[in-house]
Amino acid sequence: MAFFPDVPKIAFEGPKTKNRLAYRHYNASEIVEGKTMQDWLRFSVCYWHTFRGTGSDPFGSATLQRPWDDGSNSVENAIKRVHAAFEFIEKLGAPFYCFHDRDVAPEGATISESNKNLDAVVKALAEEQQRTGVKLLWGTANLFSNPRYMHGAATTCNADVYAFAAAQVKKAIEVTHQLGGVNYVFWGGREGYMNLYNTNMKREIDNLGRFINMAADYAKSIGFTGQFLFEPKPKEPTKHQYDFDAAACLNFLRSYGLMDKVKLNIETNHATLAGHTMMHELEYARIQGVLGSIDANTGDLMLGWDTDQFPTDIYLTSQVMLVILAQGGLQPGGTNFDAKVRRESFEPVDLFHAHIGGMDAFARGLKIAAAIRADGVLAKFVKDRYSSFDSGIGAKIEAGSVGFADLEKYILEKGEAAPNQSGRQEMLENLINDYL
Ligand code: XLS
Ligand code: NI
Ligand code: NI
Repeated sequence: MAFFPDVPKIAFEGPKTKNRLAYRHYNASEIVEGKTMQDWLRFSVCYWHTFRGTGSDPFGSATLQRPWDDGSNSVENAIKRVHAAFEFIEKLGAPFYCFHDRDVAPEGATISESNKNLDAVVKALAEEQQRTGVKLLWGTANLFSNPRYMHGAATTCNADVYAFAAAQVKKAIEVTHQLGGVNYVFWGGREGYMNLYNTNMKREIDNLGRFINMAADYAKSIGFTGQFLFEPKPKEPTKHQYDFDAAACLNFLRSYGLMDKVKLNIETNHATLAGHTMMHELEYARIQGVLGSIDANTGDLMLGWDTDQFPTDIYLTSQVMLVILAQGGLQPGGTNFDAKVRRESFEPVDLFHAHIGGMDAFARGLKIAAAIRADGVLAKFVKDRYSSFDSGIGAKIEAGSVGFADLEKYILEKGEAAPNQSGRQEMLENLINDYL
């Protein structure tokens, strides 16, 4: 059965095409810096926004037309949705998808019933993966929607809820493993607080550390070798989330002995909510050796919440790709569109326009970043800027062979530091524009 009868398989037609249902820049097999675009970008469709989003907001109800979905909570409906999803992903030509346990299968009255529902849908997912060749980039557990998680899951004050969350994550890791998932994500939506008067922060963060270590132990015990990823976000739904940004996550990972077990999944709109640019978060994660994967989206400059819009800004995607190229790729991570169409874009075809735009924006970003790197002007500028550390006193500082007394002696002899050189910010901003 065709769920998108009017949409053919999306093809690469080049920048001059007039066809809006075609790629202008994303050419999966095109080689950039020695790898195909498909391998650099590793695009993934997210199940929650794309197949569970309804268009409702705090002020209005559902708007999105999803003719394959009868709106019920039945397993049958969930399986029909799987077929619509895989037709979409296949026509788009994205190699991966991602899901939360509760996106794909309905929650039952007990955890056993939920697990049974999940098993039934996972069977359909496995069949569709097999049929289409689409793979699972990551699975995760929804530990935030059900009211039991009102105080958090791994940071709850209720030990039974903690146990429930552990059982849910155990099952989610199992099905991710079963489906050949190459990563497993932890986004701690309610792992934070609304108010410090009622919160034992130390106990909550220690318990979170125990939880992630138990998850890693369990994954190892069942032979799951996928990569664990934390997804930083500063707030929403909590006032303060413990995984605030990449730096806060790093401190957590180091404190709880998780550095070799977990990397980061960086999301654009979360970076900006934390007061950082996406490039900052990516670069910080990269230099610390924990850049694992990205959730590609964008916020709205005028709105202060997680609007999860599709990324179309070429500056943004070029900056992202500069960091990803510098790292040599994201594998086994990828580029997951954690993004949703606006509620006014209610037709199924809008899902195609949204993803095509995001994929083309990233493909352009990849080509632009590769051109910047090939010219080498930017890299040379940065290298030269720090050249005082390549020899003389700078080299001694970086080698750790001098102390304060040596540095004082050095500068007493010189009397004054060598003159500074211009940072040339404006010139470099103009330079970047040459490649766009
Ligand atoms: C919410 C998060 C969420 C994670 C997966 O803001 O982005 O969608 O990616 O739990
Ligand atoms: Ni988000
Ligand atoms: Ni996300």
